[in-house]
Amino acid sequence: MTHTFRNTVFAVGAALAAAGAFASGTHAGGHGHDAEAAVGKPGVAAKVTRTVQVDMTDSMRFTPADIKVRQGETVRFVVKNSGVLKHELVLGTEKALLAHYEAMKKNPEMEHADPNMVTLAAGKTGEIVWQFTQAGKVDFGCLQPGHYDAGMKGAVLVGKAGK
Ligand SMILES: [Cu+2]
Repeated sequence: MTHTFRNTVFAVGAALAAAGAFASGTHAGGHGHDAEAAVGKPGVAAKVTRTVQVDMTDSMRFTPADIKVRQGETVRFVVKNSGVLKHELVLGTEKALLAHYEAMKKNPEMEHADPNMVTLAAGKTGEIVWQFTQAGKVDFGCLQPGHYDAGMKGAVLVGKAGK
């Protein structure tokens, strides 16, 4: 058990380190095509061009679950937890979400907070301000244990700039 726990801590530490690296905007390596760059970066509130309201419920759904934005846009997600359970909205690649979800299952009490996510108690509303820098699909999900498996996920489709 100790071994498993240590692995979990390691995985979570690595995830947080990666998040920290892209939160800073200029990360040391400067390689431009990693997963973090593909999903975008934390946005600046003054540059918000679109506000999207997202509702989360105990039926394990986001409404809406499909969101369309344009490349370059800075979006303010106003996220409401209409349920009784704790829920969260985490933006990322599907791979990153799954890795984080597995870590959360092993350690449900794990506290996590990064610019790409908002975790909300029942009845609360919170925000994510995020800039979508590349065209394509950015996934999102609720990583509370059991929720992602139950279908609590969605996607932001980012259209090419100027189209
Ligand atoms: Cu949830």
